[in-house]
Amino acid sequence: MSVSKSDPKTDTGTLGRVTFFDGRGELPVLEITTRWSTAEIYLHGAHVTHFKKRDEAPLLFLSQCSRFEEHQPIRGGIPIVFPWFGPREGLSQHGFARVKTWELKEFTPALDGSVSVRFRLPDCPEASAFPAFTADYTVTVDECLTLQLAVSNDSKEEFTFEDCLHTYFEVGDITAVSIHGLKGAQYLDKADNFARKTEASDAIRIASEVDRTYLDTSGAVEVLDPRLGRTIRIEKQGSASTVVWNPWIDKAQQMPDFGNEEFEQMLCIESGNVASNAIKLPPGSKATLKVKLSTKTLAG
Ligand code: TA6
Repeated sequence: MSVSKSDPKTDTGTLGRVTFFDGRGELPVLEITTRWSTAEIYLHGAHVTHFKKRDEAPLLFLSQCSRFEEHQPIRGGIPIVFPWFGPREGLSQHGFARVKTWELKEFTPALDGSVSVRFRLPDCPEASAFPAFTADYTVTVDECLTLQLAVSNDSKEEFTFEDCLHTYFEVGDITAVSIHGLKGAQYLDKADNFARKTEASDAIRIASEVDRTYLDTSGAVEVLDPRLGRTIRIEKQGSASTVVWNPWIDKAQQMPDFGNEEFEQMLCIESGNVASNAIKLPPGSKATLKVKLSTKTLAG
């Protein structure tokens, strides 16, 4: 495997480029440059912290207050939530995948100009509580950002798990965005003691804390952002759940790794399989969660 050390900004060829260096907190990071976009992925959590198309605002929100430390999740970007979502008694929230240093298995600058990078979750003591499994994460960077989390059950028993790509999007003004594609879906409202509700709106607006798990939702979701002049489109396969989260004022103040006002510029639309959509994977089977993120400029 060869890794370029040259300056990607001087690259004028059509092949994408991967540069490897020590990032924040001296954690190793990959910088990917293609003719359409740039991206950054930390080995810590196989965490995509940045994706930006040329001449466009960054797609992903990253907190100014994020920690970049081993054993601590990064606040923003795309944390990988696996093998459980939310709290679990005596264990840390959202599983251990987001705080492990993933192994870089391969990277492929393809002839079409895209770059794909594959990571594998290393064996770790926490994994021994589960049937033997392999978790691979492939990130493809081109005009879009495509993420694939593939989990194989290598054991002789069923493997039940939750997964979620807890994606933080950057928005111009949270009160101005609308979320489309969830009308009619049932959701668990965590901000209202997990009450089960039905989504009535095809243009969901955020004006207070929102923390909802939409069940049985496999269709695309779009975020219209008039301030940044773009629509974000989230397409997915192998995902039955969609989580929508904004902490709003009080929760923002309670999070040590999140700025008090940062809730105004972020919105999580998370794709995965959680709660009653948890995956029950038979022995020898593989489940792949695939999410494609793209943007288009709003007319006018
Ligand atoms: O996905 C929404 C959520 O589960 C919220 O309840 C919220 O607390 C958030 O994730 C962030 O969790 P974290 O463990 O990263 O602070």
